[in-house]
Amino acid sequence: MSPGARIAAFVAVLVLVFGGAALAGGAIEPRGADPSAGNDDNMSGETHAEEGATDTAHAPDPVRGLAVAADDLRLVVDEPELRRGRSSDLRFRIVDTRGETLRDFDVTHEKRMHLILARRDLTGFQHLHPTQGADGSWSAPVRLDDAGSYRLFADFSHEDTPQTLATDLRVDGDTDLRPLPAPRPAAKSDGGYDVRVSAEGAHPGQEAELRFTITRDGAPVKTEPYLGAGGHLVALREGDLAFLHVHPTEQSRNTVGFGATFPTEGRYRLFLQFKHAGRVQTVAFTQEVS
Ligand SMILES: [Cu+2]
Repeated sequence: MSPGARIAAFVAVLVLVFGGAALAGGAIEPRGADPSAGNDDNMSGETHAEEGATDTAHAPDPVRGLAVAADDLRLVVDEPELRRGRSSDLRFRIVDTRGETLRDFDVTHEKRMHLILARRDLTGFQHLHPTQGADGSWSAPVRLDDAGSYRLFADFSHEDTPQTLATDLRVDGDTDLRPLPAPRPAAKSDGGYDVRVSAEGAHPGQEAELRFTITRDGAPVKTEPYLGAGGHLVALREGDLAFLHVHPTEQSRNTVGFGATFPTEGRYRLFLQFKHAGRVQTVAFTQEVS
């Protein structure tokens, strides 16, 4: 390397180091400067309704589920490769920095662990409640009928801190990936209920009000309590499957409402689940945010 090239390379390294430090400083500084800001990540979904109403400047992080580890906790799946079309015991655990399996979880939405599965093309949604073994690990019988790469979300709360950690599962075989369906205001649940969605304020960074109106054969359907609310909603972003913070807001007649903050423009898939006549229904919508 010539002396000139050497100096250029050295300068480039300096730029990288200091540029990176400046970026990191910029990202970290606001938190250090405002002690209350650091608590935002710790704000549980349950307290959001009360605290968020009086302190809208410090809303909880609307995006979760992009990391396999956060806040000294890590999601570990025993066997991330599944056989297609076979029911098998999916076992996973949450471990701390010493590798110890966590045993204590808070109850949120009536359960201590919520397991969400979705293929990368946002098909194959499943919402399961695994059982905990004496060693703290979680397991659930899982069957995936289509090959591909799946996202596994472990949604839980530990020491009053809500967490959504995620990792990938694989099902080997020919994969028939499907494009995301175009946005439509109406869809049918897997059990034949008609659901209409209305989204008010679905703009980046704002809290949108999502309302779902449910009918069956034209007659209004009032949902039964499911996981402590009139319904349960999971919202995932197309592209990276970011898992949005969503909370129930209202239930009136045959309508259930949720507050959700879409962090960016783009398309999202909404998975609504509700209970009626003792059965859980699932229905999905594409939501465009611009
Ligand atoms: Cu759940």
